[in-house]
Amino acid sequence: MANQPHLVLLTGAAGRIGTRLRELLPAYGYRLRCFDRLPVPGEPEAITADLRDAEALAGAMDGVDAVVHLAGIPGEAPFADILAANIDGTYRLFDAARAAGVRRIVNASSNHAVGFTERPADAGIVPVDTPQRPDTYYGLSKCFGENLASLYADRHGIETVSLRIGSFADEPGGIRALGTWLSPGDCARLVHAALTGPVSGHTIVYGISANTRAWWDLSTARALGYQPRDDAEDFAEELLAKLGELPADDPEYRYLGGRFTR
Ligand code: 15L
Repeated sequence: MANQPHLVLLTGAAGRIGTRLRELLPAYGYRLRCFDRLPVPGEPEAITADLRDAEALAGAMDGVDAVVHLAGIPGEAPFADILAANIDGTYRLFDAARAAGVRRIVNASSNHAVGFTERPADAGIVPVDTPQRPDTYYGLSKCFGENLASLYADRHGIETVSLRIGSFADEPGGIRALGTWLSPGDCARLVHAALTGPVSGHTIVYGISANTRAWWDLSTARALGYQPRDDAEDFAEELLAKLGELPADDPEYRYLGGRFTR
């Protein structure tokens, strides 16, 4: 693909999603440069540093066409920690990318940016233009990342895509995940689409597999070229037999953010 970035900086490369993307993305033709606070084993190009190490970050951007930004605390934490890692860290990442002339940033947001949104009474699909409604400081930091991506698209002309990731795992881990699951293979397909698809300004997409009981609208993801292949329904019978249906007033069901709203 002519428009496909060659060298991609992957932040959070040692994390749960980063580890699987390191296995799966090279098959799409990318060369990955990994960045993480923790050592990233077995990677020829890996930088072990904090996002707030300006020199390391500037060096990491050298020659980079696009960034996939996964680094940060992946759940709720004290505000000071979220502020340092997710808010300040994300700002520094975006600004270093701007200074280096990076063309596109794929930003890992989360369903928790809209977590206090009530699920529709008919359990229908939630539209892609659902306004932000964070359920935690973590969700708030994801709202910040989305707004930063919007600002850097409008002010600096960087193509930005925020992925409101559902529940990333090898297999759906509970009843809620029957609607929110994102398989590793589909995650790689989504990131590839976000790196190569047509983007104008900032685009928000939901990140889930082709789940029969999907909670979110995938139209903006599909417009980028995302074609999910997996479906949590394959695990439904087994999960329902083990766990049973959740009562409708359980926060796991009532709000998009599930247990994060407790
Ligand atoms: C997330 O954003 C978290 O990082 C992950 O641990 C899960 O809790 C996921 O959301 C989810 O909502 O299932």
